[in-house]
Amino acid sequence: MGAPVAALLLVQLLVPVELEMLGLQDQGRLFPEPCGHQNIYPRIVGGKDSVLGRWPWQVSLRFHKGHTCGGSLLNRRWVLSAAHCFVKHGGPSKWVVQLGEPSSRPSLWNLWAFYHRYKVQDIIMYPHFKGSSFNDIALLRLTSSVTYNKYIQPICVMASSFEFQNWTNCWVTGWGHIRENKELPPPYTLQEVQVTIINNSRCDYLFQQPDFFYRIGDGMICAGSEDGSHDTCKGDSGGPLTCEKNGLWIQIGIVSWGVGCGRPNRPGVYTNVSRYFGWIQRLTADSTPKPDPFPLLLLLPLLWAAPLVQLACAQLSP
Ligand code: 4AZ
Repeated sequence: MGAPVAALLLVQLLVPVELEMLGLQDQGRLFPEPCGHQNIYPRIVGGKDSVLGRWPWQVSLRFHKGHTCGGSLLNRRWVLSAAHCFVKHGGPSKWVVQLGEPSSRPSLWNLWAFYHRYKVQDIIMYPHFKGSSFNDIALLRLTSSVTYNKYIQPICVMASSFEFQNWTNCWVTGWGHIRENKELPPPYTLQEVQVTIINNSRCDYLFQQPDFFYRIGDGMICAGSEDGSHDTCKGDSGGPLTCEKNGLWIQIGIVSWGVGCGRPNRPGVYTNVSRYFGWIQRLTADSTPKPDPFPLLLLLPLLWAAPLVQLACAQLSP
């Protein structure tokens, strides 16, 4: 093989690798990527250990190396969570996203867990989030593209969740407390609990029993059980409330707030994801990361040199 051909082959080989590394080929769009597929069929309060792969979109958001909030994977670049998780906790460089791992505190020898951690490039809180429980939604843009496998898959979101009112095949997942003031014990396995969606007027009514003055806003959705036996708790915030529809899993809520955990007449309150569908779609469509110019700059001399090498070799050949 002649030197010019070899030089050109080298360039052809290296450029796609570099572009792939920079994520320029993978737009990682929310739609029409496949989402919501549960590949594995089988405390949160009243929950049980989940099986690895049952909730492949579940994310552990880690601040200073420890689990702080839940989240969900929307596509290769974007994670959905609750805005209140980021109020006191610095910039994106302080956060790491852990995927496809059942434990919130994997051992130091668990290379799988460390291999499936991703850095955060941007934290985008909903513009009208005022630090209270309204508009409690945030998007995290990752610095690199997530590799999907059996245990790492994105969840679907929909423009309307009206049909899910009073739906019972809905689940919440997280590594939060298993009762008020009771942490999840070792080995810190992801918990799952089945909940019923409680419509807003019923939820409003429940919260007033016997007296509580807080309106459940349009951007919120309630879920749990009226007796308090199925609920989320501290540390579950940001995690997904998902419902199954015709074999596909749809995220309809984000764990947001509550009055204690597992109390009667105080169901968990979630951000109503469908209310923010347009915002999510707009942001996640722009999923190209800011490319790091350094590797591309290294390639430029190579690109520039290839024709010169070709020319020199043509002149040298008899
Ligand atoms: C929390 O502090 C929290 N019972 C999350 C959910 C609920 C209560 C508190 C709902 O993150």
